[in-house]
Amino acid sequence: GGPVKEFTGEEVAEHCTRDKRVWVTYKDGVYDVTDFLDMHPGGAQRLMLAAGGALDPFWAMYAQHNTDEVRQMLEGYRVGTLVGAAANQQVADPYANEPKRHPALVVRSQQPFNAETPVDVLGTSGLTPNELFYVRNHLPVPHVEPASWSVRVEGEGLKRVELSLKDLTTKFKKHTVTATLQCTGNRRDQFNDVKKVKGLEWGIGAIGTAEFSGARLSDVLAYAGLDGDTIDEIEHIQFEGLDSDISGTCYGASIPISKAMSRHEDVILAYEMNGKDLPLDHGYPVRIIAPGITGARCVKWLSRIIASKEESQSHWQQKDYKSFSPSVDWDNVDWNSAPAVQETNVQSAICEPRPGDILEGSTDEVEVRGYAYSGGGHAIVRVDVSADDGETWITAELEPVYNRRSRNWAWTLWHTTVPLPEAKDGRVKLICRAVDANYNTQPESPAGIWNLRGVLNNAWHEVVLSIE
Ligand code: MTE
Ligand code: MO
Repeated sequence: GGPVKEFTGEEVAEHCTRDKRVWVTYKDGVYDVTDFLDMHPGGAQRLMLAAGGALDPFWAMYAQHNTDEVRQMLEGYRVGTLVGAAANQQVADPYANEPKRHPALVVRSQQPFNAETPVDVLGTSGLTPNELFYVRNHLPVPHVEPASWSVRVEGEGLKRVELSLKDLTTKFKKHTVTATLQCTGNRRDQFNDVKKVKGLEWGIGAIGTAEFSGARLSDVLAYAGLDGDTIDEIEHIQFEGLDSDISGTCYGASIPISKAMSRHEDVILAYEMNGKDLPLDHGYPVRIIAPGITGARCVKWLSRIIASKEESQSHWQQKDYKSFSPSVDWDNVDWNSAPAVQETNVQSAICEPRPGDILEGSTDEVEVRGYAYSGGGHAIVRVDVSADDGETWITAELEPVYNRRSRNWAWTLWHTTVPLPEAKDGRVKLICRAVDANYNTQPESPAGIWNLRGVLNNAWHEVVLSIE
């Protein structure tokens, strides 16, 4: 090739619109990605965030880019070499604060870290051990100094207060609640059989239950002066986390004021999980636990609480964790047309036996166990299991982990023995479905509840066994 063209950071920075061509740099390479913009899998807008500057910090945060394939493709757009000060800039590793993790976690993505609880633990432990509790991180784990950590409470009708960890543990009564957390995407993998969805391929393990302790949110809000007289102006309590993306935007979510204010709703600023300090992956030092509400609203690494007329405007409240008709797809979705998921639907799954398990031909019955859970504090009142495609059902024995009248925040484990019908083609299919206290139950198939983001899958859970 000809002589290598050299560009300074200032020259690259001029190429920041489609009109002037869009240039980006990676290490010492300069690339004209104008023609790639509309092919970027995350959308042109995302790539435009780096226009006229370096891709390096973005790739450091979103590790899916750092493959031979993507790097080679980028080389195809090379226009020259970066020189001067910009070429020597080091990118700080945003993942420098990640904790050590238990090797038995079922990893779905490394950076950011996402992993399921192993299934054999799910079906047998009422409380999920901290180190095996599923992890759902959208961003790198933030660095937090517990001694200087504080949460700021503010908003309409409140006096602004700043509470340290010591304040939380000494000024407020410690309240313990046993609660199930479930990711809105739990069991998303089954939707892909209907039609591909965007999101992590969660199996049945994006759920777990722990005993959380902390200060009641209602006590903290009262301390900041929120009372019955000011409450009319406030509809939502917003939360912000310390984890943030490259633009400095932090994770955020909100819950309705009615959930936040009532003592009976048990929302807490949790600093303990199963009697130990909250682990780093689960929001150390303090996170929100809003029992009965989907995991996404239980903000980790809590930094701010804001009383407001408005919902959280965060991406995760407004443009994610919502469900739509199966006819809505990425080209015609109107995110404002659907409410943010709060309480979740009734759910259950078979944890034992496992798909593909082999039974001897002479076996005439099988032990089945699993979990069932419903959002909003609704108890599980029945779990049915079928081995003949739903023609007949056996009612399982329930093992509720924690029961209080009208406040069933935790899952119910269940087990039963199922007589096996004759195997068809050497296979037997087990199905389970749960019924909650409102007599809501699970739909038979995922097709009718398919949604582009793959949330809230609660179709009958199936496990197919082989018979030899
Ligand atoms: N809070 C912050 N700050 N950052 C996050 O990425 N993920 C949310 C929620 N709170 C998240 C967060 C989602 S989607 C879920 S399902 C739960 O945390 C997961 O909690 P866990 O990792 O403790 O299981
Ligand atoms: Mo989630």
